[in-house]
Amino acid sequence: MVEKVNKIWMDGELIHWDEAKVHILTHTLHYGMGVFEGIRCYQCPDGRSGVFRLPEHIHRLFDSAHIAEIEIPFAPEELIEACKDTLRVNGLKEGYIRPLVFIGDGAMGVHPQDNPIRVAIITWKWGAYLGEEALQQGTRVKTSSYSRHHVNVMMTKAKICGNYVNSVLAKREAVRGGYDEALMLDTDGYVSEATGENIFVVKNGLIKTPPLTSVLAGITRVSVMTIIADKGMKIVEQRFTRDELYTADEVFFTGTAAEVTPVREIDDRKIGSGKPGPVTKEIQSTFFKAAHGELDQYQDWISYL
Ligand code: PPE
Repeated sequence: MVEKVNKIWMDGELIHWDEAKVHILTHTLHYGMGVFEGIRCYQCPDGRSGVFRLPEHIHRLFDSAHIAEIEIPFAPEELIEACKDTLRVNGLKEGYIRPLVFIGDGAMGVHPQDNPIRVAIITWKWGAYLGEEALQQGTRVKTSSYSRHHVNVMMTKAKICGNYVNSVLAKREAVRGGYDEALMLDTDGYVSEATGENIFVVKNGLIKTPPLTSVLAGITRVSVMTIIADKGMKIVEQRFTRDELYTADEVFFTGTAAEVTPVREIDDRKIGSGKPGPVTKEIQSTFFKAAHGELDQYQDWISYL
């Protein structure tokens, strides 16, 4: 359960957590047409709090809204400040930030024209997405019976609320089967991503991640690709099949919530040694240092409060 904090930013104002309510005719609640973001703020060793790639997340929110033809009634700079204000007012040194843009109440039906576009920013404490043990030991994954969206069925580059019905179905199925996470294939059968994470595979020193077809353009994904390239390791964006994962040396997930999580098993097959491998560990460690503002090289990724 989400631990309640004091305030939520809604439509330009900081209001009390308990007052952040909407009408039952809120359009997005019925049809899923809304866009959102997920951002993390970390407390740095010097005591300051830094938000990881905040402008990039807010710009992706505006890109999602543009794809969905939703006009956000605020400027990106206003939402960037609002994210910081919401953390500050709640005294959160570390936490997760969830900006949500939704269509308010008014008309019903799939062609709402004059309904208000509303924006909320919620902050809360969120620990390891797949559990602390998964970060250390790796997670267990099952290929889903659900495919990732076909690129002409849903706009997969947009973080649209309704897109996540697919994730909820897949995750539920995986957890019910005793696994931690679902691996999703695209409609051609190639590896796409997990329900809320991008995927990377390591074999003989070469690192691969699926290209940006049906997958979300993850901000952690691009950050990790930069880290890999800066270390002089080889990274390519290439389609691959699930059996390539089975025989990989290492597999890991990336995401704001999931950070860098090693995968130790897929479809009941051990990956590599069955423990997080050296490449994953090195990337994970560098990612965490960068996110905590500990590396000069990646200072421009951090927006301090
Ligand atoms: N793919 C999907 C489908 C996805 O939802 C996320 C983020 C990613 C990839 C990674 O993107 P990025 O966070 O920019 O590196 N998933 C968000 C929502 C998780 C949730 O359960 O809610 C997140 O990690 O914040």
